[in-house]
Amino acid sequence: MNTRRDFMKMSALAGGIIAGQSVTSTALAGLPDLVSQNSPDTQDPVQPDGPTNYNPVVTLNGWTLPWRMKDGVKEFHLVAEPVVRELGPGMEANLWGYNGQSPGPTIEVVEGDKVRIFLTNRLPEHTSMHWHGQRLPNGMDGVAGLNQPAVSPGKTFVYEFEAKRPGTFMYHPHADEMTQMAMGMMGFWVTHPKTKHPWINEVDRDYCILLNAFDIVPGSATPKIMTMLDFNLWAWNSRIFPGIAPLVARKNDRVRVRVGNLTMTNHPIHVHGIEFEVTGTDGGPTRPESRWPEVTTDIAVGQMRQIEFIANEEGDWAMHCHKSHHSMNAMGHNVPTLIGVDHRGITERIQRLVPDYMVMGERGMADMTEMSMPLPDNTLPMMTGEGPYGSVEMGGMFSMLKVRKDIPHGVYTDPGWYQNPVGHQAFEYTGELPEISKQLSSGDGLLEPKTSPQVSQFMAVKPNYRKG
Ligand SMILES: [Cu+2]
Repeated sequence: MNTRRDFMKMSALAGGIIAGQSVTSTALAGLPDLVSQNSPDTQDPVQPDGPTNYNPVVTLNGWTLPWRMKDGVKEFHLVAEPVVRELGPGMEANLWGYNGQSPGPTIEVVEGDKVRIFLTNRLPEHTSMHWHGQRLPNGMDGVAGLNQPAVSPGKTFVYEFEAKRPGTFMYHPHADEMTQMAMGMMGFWVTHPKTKHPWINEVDRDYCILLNAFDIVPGSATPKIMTMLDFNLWAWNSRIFPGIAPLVARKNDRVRVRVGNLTMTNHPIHVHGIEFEVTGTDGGPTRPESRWPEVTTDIAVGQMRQIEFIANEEGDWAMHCHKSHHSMNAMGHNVPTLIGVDHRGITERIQRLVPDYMVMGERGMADMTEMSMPLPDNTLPMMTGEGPYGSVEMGGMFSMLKVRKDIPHGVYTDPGWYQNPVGHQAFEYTGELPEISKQLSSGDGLLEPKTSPQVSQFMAVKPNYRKG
């Protein structure tokens, strides 16, 4: 059997993939070819090519790593290396990743598969690979120093194990983990059941989203690696809205979304328009009698969750992290609240000294989307994304579930904006208005408080203060 031909067949199926250095790597004692991907667009799924049929997963703004079969073992080649990732239109980041991208490609196998992964290190420091959630021999678990020596720059290590249980998994380094994960080193792993599993549904669409976060100062391109909590870019698969592809479904499709969290905080993932059930966790499929309907599920650090629903309502439904700061792009947190502060007069005087000076926030922050505030190069506005009716005023961990009745099976391209049927959309009331609404709609009196503030007096006293 010509393994190289099989391998190239899989490469072609993955679409848009560039094979690099194929001659040299093939010469290296049976190392699989390096397959790289430099596009941030969602790539077509890789169809199964073995005895077990399954509906392959789609990684939003990502891709699935082709493999080659060698003596009954599925072989993959991951290369840890610096990459440039477009986080969204107009913003690129200097990250570390695998095979040209952060996150790395999704690895997709079948329960019982014998798997061999070659990990080549092209980073300036050592690394290792941990197969988060897998049942495997202890020496394959990838904790540098504990289970194996770290993989030095230029070296290749081999991991071999059987994909023992079906489910959703992740991979990430377990060597200088803080740096390497802050730089974007992570990926998804899906193991499909070998035979019909009583707790695992067959689905029409199966999406993968890896939650990750970066702290990149506006105008720069390399993440700050020492940040613990105050990240400014909240991403799905290293993409931020409006750069995140929509999840597309045909009406009445059963949809599964697999979400893994490799950030340093929890994310309540919320889907509009439908109810879902959590059908799987880190430990595998949940028992059907343990499931209940939800519209938001919280995903803690290091966890994976599979949610499932029937996409039985047409439309463009928002899907996002419900921490409102996580559905925004780079923002400073040391900004005072200016709601109700009247700047008229002061602004003009300051502009005589600083011509570009602007005031925002006195009517809330939505002005951000309308003012053409000059931004540093290589960043995205805090609130952005044009919808069919104006700015969506979102960023970060935000996308859409787009349900249409006429999308063919296996098609994942964005169908465009939903056309609401007549009579099924909120509309402006044009009848008689009460006095207060007239004032607001003409813009007068917007900043005056409608009630007088209560004035209180306090005396501040220092600790241990004694009179006299
Ligand atoms: Cu979040």
